[in-house]
Amino acid sequence: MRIFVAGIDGYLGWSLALYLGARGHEVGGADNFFRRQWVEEMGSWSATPIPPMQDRVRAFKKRFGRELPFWNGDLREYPLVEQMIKEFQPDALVHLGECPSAPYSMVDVQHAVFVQTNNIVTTFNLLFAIRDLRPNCHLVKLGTMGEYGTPDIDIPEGFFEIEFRGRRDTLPFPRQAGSWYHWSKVHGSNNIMFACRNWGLRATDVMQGVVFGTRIDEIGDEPALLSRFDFDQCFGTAVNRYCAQAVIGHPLTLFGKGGQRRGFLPLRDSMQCLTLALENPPQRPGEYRVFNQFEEVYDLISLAQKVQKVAREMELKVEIVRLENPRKELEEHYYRPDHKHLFDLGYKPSRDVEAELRIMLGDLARYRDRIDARRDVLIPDIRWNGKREKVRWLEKVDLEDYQQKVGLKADRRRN
Ligand code: USQ
Repeated sequence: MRIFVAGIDGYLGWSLALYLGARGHEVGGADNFFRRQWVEEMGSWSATPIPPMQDRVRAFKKRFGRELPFWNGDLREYPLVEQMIKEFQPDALVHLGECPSAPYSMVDVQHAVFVQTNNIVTTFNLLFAIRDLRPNCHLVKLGTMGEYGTPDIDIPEGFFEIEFRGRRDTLPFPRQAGSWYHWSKVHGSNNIMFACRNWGLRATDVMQGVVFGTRIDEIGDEPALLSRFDFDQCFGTAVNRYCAQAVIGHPLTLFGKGGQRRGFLPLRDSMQCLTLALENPPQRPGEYRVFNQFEEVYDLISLAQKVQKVAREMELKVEIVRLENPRKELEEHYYRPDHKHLFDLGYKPSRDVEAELRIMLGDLARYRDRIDARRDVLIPDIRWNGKREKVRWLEKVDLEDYQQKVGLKADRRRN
């Protein structure tokens, strides 16, 4: 297939290019290097040193023996989007060209407006260009599990059947996002759903959980193929931050009670799932599918505990601290989302979180100095109430009696 990756220089985009390249697909992509700039704005950098795009493209060609057509530009510019689609003629387009950070969107009005306009306008431009230039092209759009929030009932995949005043219908499941970023994804989902219904486009909206990992096998030992890896408060996700903290002996930062539950998945599972969606496109014009994409639901304490255990086995001294939570979110709650569609397509979860953590800690140990040089970015100061002030350290956590101590009652039922 001819697959275009919008946002090909990012954490998911670059790995996806390699994963698809290894499977023999023709891959092209676009980026304007916003991610590199945002992380710099946070005073940070990727723990893994990533080379400029020209070097990445050259290394891709050397590995797979094929060109990687690349467009350097901003997807908010419609003429560029038209040009890319005319020239590349994709069978499928994966939209990863959005700002993925909840805290970044909560900084102030400028950041909120930037994240929402960037994410909504880029999606619009891709939808219109697909309609006019390549109407059979399958759009795979990266949404987020965070669109649903944490309701006190089970979460279906996109739609649910409801009975109201004696009548039944199948409707979109209510969205209760928890940041301006997560709301930008809700708005994108609504626009795509309408574009499919109105113009007969085909799309898969991927509600992805929190991704962790330093690598996929396709990277091998080639430094120019390395994935980026962020650990700052905006672009580092929870488990990635824990691992970066562990290798420099910084305590693992648990926000609030730590009973928050989310769907998590390793980077390699994310690649497998996106590829399953791409290789099994919607069959009929107008079809809009929603996939919940995660390996398993975990709470943040259990994950911190796993990182601590694996780190100790590797003779790294690791403690866990509870920090004041800079976010407004439930810290103990029911959480039971479905994730059946991808399993039906053949998703084989890696399941071994500890093995993945061992790989991550091993990889990151090589870049210990780079993480240590930016250790200031590990404690967050972006708060959901709009203030910018480092959070307070509450207490060191002894996990043996921790759950009892803070009185966590979270429902631990699994799917
Ligand atoms: N958290 C900590 N300690 C940390 C960092 C985070 O306790 O050092 C907590 C947060 O308070 C939150 C949870 O971990 O309860 C997840 O936070 P996160 O920063 O790992 O993830 P989140 O902000 O939810 O966003 C990430 C990606 C986003 C994606 C989303 C999927 O950045 O692009 O959409 O995960 S989901 O969480 O399922 O919505």
